[in-house]
Amino acid sequence: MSETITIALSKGRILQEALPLLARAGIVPEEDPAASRKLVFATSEPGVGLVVIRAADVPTFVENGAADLGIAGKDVLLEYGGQGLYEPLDLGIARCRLMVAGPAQARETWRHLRIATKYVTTTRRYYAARGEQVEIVKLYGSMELAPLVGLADRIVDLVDTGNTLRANGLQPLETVAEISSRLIVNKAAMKMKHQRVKGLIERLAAAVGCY
Ligand code: PRT
Ligand code: MG
Repeated sequence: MSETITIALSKGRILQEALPLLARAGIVPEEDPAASRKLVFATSEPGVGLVVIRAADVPTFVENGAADLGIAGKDVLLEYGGQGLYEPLDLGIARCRLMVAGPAQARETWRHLRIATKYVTTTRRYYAARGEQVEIVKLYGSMELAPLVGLADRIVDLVDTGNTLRANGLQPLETVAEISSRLIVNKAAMKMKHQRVKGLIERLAAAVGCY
């Protein structure tokens, strides 16, 4: 079969936890992506390649067919939205929670709560569903700083051990969503390369099962 398949994933913790999973499914990159500056990798599986990109770019690559499959955090997928992707498999890796957090001693305020986050869409949806009016401050990182400097009352960010929150005098308040990484699939690829894609989904599903 000359059909090729490209799998998109991101460096960092997703790559770290995805590589053993891919290996159990028989897909091993020709060299270690974590130690390379290359962005494209051939694998042990003929016709299957990896591209290593920014986490938030994975859904864009897959929806537009630049990659057939992808591995992305549910946080990224919630924020990306859109109906343009299949999400057939919870890989159970890179687990954490998307949470509301704030100072241990919350200040009273008459105005709407101000929330700092990079998850603007998800945060807006969360508070809208609760009928709470909030003001959202979009940041690209270091959300934990915002309450300390008076930029926001609370933050919405990923929490794993809670160490980052504690180190900045914040505590977890509410869970917005349980997060793990998902396998996503381009809709056209699911049709046009059905046998190949289905085979890969099944092998990854088996690899997750024996985790
Ligand atoms: O780094 P870059 O800007 O390229 O992208 P990124 O920051 O989105 O990538 P990366 O590798 O940091 O995270 C990729 C994905 O890993 C996220 O989209 C999540 O789905 C998943 N993940 C799982 C996490 C965490 N756990 C996590 N703890 N991503 C980030 N964190 C951060 C969190 O933002 C906070 O700063 O770790 C800190 C909290 O950790 P604790 O243990 O101190 O609570
Ligand atoms: Mg990061």
